[in-house]
Amino acid sequence: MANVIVIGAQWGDEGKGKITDLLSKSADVVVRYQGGVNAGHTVVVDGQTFKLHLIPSGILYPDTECIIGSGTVIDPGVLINELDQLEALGISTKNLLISETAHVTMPYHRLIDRASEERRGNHKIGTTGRGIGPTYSDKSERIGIRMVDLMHPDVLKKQLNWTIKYKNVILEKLYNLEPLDPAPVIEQYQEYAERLRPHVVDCSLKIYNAIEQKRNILFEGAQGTLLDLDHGTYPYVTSSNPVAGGACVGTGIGPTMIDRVIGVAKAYTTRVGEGPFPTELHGDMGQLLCDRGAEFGTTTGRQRRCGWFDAVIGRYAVRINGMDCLAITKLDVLDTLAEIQVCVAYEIDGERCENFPSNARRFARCQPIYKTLPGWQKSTEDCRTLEHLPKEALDYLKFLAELMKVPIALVSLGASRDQTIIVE
Ligand code: 2SA
Ligand code: MG
Repeated sequence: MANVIVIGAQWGDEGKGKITDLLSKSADVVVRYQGGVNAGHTVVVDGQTFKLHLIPSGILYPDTECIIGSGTVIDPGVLINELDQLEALGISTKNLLISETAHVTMPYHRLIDRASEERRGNHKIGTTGRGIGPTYSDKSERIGIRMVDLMHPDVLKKQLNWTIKYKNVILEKLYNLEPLDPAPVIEQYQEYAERLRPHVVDCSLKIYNAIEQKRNILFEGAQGTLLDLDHGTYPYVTSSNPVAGGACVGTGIGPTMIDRVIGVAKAYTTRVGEGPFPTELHGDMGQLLCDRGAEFGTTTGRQRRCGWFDAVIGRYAVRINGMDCLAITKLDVLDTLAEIQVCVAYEIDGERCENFPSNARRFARCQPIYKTLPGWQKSTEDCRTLEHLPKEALDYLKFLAELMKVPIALVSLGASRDQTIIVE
């Protein structure tokens, strides 16, 4: 297993949760390196379903160390709620470590996220409203509050008094909102600090030591390649770097320490939030994919937009992430279809284009060029080897691998752990 990064090859929700859960079994350490409580995956323990946003699902294995790295942003109230849920189920959280240098989401971040979306009107991003963008903005502006600041009550008090005064100008003058009273915020975050204190450490050093000891590290990306702040469909992106390169920056380890990058893609495409989506299906077919794939956001419950597989963004994700192999999820969602389309290239202003255009305006004008493949119209849910798959399903997978020039290492055919084909 060695040191592996798992990333989303599309716009998030590719089923990374299931893949990381499978890989966590052989991992000693599972690390989150970006994003915050905008991410979400559902975990089922003893028939009880609950949602995790920040804590890696590796926490369900008693000996696995789980790390929330410096590139993440932490909403302590939500994190504590997750800790409480896990502990109520008898799951120990003593193996959770939180980076001292991760930034903290504050009440004003959530207020500004929502107010700024409203102000954008038709140009809104479609954020999750969890304060993610404003927390990262403060980090860039160098006025952010980090976990280490939270650990020092006097520092926190001084910083929050100053920052809330500044943010109140924005809240009142720009957004016509009530100003915040610093005192209750300071008190609440000091309480949060005491609860989280035992978990807060220098995570870069922890990871480095674990690598030296030849322990297996799994870096778990949240969201996906096309939502990357630098390499995604800007401005309709999140404010962090979900791509594989983000794992080094977001944890404080060097690129030579990474052994493998696994990409996860759905057998079709989804996107939640605004922004261009060339293969989006608006009619009955889109609805069918949404219904069969249960395509609703884990965090906000929003219905996801659905469309055909896009091999242009697939090839882009292979390149941007240096992907070694691919996991294809939700192939079973296509089981009932007579025909399946795959976008093999784009047409932009009358010209054929094989590569993802980094120019957002050009991307918005892309028209998909499709190749139509026959469906299999049989259930694949119980297939456990490639040989068990209907011929058309196998051909479909081979076609995707050929288009993206990357081997498929795993195929997922349902939510449960055993509904998986591991390709030898
Ligand atoms: P934000 O809140 O600033 O990160 O939003 C910016 C864009 O990033 C998208 N985004 C996501 N897209 C897919 N899945 C995400 N996680 C949740 C899930 C989303 C949910 O697991 O389903 O429940 O709605 C996620 N997080 C951020 C977002 O839609 C914006 O397009
Ligand atoms: Mg998700």
